[in-house]
Amino acid sequence: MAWDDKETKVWIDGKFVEWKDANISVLSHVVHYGTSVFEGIRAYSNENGTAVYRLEEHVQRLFDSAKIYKMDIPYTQEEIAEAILETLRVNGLEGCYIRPIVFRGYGELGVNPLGCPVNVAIAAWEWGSYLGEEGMENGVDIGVSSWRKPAPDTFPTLAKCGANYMNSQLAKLEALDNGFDEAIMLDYQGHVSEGSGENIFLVEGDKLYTPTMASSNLKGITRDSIMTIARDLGYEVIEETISRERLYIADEVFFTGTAAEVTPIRSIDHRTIGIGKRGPVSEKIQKAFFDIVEAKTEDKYNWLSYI
Ligand code: PPE
Repeated sequence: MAWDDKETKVWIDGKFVEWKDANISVLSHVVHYGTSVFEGIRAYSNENGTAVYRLEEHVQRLFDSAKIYKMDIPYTQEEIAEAILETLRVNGLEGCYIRPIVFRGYGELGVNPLGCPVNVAIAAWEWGSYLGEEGMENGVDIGVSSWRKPAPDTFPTLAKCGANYMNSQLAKLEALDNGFDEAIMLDYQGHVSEGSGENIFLVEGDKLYTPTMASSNLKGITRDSIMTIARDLGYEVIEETISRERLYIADEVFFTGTAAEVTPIRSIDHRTIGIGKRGPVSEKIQKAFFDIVEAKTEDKYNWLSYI
């Protein structure tokens, strides 16, 4: 994201400002203590126009995250949803990634956040495949991180909070240092949790498995979409506690996320998974997902909000 080649406008507290002017004070609460909650949303362009994917669910999760941290968003959910659509219209954006963020701004410093206002910003930009275009077809190489997800009584993972991503960054940095594309993290008990920015699914025969929400993971909206799509395709989908070694012997493993969409995994900790590239079930599910967002099939779950 180069700083000076952006011609798009950013929505801040109800007004559009130029990208280069979308700034805050270095003394804002968020800069010192990570006081933010945010969303990652994608919009897709297809023959019917440009549509935001699962807008209502993302806005709901933003408000849920803010509620956990007692940040009162000074807008309604409808106003934020409309501001997101307006950001795409104003900027003439088609397929893109949208980042609404709620943060504690400039006021009184100190851990107590209550003396700082709750600000809201919405930015959007083009963002291709999260783990590389090639990975979408051939799969990516991942490693289990030595950094674990926080225990449930430390950082609440149902809140998509900026500070949680310091933990994700440790895992991501370690993975890159070890030559992997991405990390998988275990929860505080050593069970499989999720990637640094994705949920995870295993394919065993004609069944799909994904960790329950008790494994310190984010309640992914793509995770929900994929469970729905897979069940519709006739697969049984089971949420359960998953041990690390099941990753190695699964037939297929894939990541899901807004940025990652459906990304197949071809190796974990230097062990080849299944056939060593995108497996047939991953491919079928990936195709069903893209068929919906590309309007090649009916949007039967009403997941698309056209701008
Ligand atoms: N787990 C984590 C930790 C996570 O950050 C994401 C999204 C998911 C699971 C998948 O959730 P969902 O997008 O609702 O299906 N990660 C966002 C941020 C990635 C980033 O690098 O920033 C995203 O995909 O937008």
